[in-house]
Amino acid sequence: MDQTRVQVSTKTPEFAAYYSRLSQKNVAPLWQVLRKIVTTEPVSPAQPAHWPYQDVRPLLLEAGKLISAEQAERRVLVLENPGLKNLSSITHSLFAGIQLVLPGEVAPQHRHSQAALRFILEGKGATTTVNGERFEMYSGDLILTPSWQWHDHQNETSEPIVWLDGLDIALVALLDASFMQHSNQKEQEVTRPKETSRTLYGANLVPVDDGPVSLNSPLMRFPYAEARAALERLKTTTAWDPCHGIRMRYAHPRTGDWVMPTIGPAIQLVPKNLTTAEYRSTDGAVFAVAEGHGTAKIGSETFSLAPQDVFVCPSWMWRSFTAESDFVLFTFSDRPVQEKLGLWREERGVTN
Ligand code: GTQ
Repeated sequence: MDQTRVQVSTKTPEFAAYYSRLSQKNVAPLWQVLRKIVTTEPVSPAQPAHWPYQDVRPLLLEAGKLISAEQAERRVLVLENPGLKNLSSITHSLFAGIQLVLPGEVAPQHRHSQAALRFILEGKGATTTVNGERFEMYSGDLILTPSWQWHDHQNETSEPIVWLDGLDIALVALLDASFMQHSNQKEQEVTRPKETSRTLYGANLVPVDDGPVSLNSPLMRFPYAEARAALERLKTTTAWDPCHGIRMRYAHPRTGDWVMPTIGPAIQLVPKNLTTAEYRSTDGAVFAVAEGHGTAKIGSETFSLAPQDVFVCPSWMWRSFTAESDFVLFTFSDRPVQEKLGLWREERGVTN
């Protein structure tokens, strides 16, 4: 194909003059950019990166001395991909940050079209209130804040709460679809009894006359203990995936689909001493270590990982994990979007 393309020298005064006339009319020659904009495979500007919790935690606690949760609105350190500097992005489509709410603080109510998920890194019993229901947060839990739902966070415990935020900020920005609203009421009214959503949807039962299906899971808190117990049973009763170990996604109880339309969370267990086969997929993925120690080889980088560390694997970059102990990774990506658009692909390398 390439050999048959006719080569024309475009570095002539005639072309230069032509291009400059084109530019004045807001048109441009595709042949100058085609290979760059339609690549033979994904070429992500994102880089593999690792944020050890032992580095991030003290910086976050410093922020806790400098600014209150209320002053900041959200006291968050943005995890900036080194290949996407100043874009507030960890992958090309997603935002990740580490949020701190200190004892006695409230992060005031707001809502936005961006969807959020929270994976709790530290703390027990602080709360986030989402659309009238208050959710307690414990290490390893996943809590959803779907698009346009009012949310505020409060810490009535005696210890800091720290979590990993994942939001679809860059994706929403690409689509120019960002809306945000503030409220003059710092905290929303709690209108549903504690655990209402789990009582309704957490037992593999759904109300027979439930209303219309939403793209967002009506189950919004996924306790770590339950996910962990499932992984443990799967470890001993099922065949391990050579690329993942055991990997499960969080599911919408009414549709079985991803829990939100734009951000897909999953959790995986790499059993002790397993080195996974190389794997890549088109969804750049953010990972947080829930439990255990191990290493991640991503492209040409190798990260040595401890609990609460966060790292990112860009789109279409080969990755493999080695578990020094049973190694549990929480992860999220834009895979639900790519699947719906017919764009998602994966490739499996050779088994070690
Ligand atoms: O908790 O609502 O990390 O609005 C970034 C934007 C968290 C939040 C972030 C947000 C939030």
